[in-house]
Amino acid sequence: MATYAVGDLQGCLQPLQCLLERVTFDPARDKLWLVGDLVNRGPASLETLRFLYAMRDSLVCVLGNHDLHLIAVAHNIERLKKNDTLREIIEAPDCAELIDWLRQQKLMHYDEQRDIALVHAGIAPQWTVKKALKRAAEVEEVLRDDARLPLFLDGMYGNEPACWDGDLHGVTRLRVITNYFTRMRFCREDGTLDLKSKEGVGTAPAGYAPWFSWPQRKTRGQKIIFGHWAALEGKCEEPGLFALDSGCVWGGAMSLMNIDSGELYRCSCEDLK
Ligand SMILES: [Mn+2]
Repeated sequence: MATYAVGDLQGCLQPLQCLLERVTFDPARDKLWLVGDLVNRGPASLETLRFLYAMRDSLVCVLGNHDLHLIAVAHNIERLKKNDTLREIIEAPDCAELIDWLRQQKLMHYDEQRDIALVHAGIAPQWTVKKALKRAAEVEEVLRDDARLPLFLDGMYGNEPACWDGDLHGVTRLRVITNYFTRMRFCREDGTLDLKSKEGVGTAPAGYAPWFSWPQRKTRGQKIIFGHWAALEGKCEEPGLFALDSGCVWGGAMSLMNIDSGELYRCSCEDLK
């Protein structure tokens, strides 16, 4: 039995299948961890979602910003944006089944035995693993709750407030938690987010730095697998941190890692032409 983690798929099914073949992945025996952003921008979002759903018992999946956006569109809370490639999912006969499955997924997974966390964007520097799991659970609970879901989906968009505060409540609180787990790249020492910059580590606005680089980060020393930040090109110098988004959908590659051996495999859409 082997356990692998794969970076942002964003509807790129062929590179995923190529990587799974390369490691002779067997859903009956092996596990696949997904960093989220399963869909959107890429060519085959519906097929990708169906492929994953069919092997759901072999997956550990955390949600990304694009997955949450899909849930909001499917629930008629938000409209499709110009660059979204999600319409085929919305119009599919099995849409409800696929969306219900997405709603069961987490914002953070933590493997106690390995002491490894899996998140889409990152973990707020001011949170320990234990705190982060509690915060993630607040959102996960609402995602599964039919009565509370619409209010959350409607209120989750937006960049403010930019910093966590334990006194936040209601949808505002859930929005800030969601922004840390699914959209964070740069933040200030106190955790204040900048959600506009999307380029590489060298492009931080004054006073800001990559979330993982702050010396007092409470998860320092623990292993974290994350995606979301394509401009890192799969590179992160921090010990124990694994940046798996290598920008497949943007002409880069998809990265798959054997979690226990650290072995890394890459495949790009270009390789398959
Ligand atoms: Mn993302």
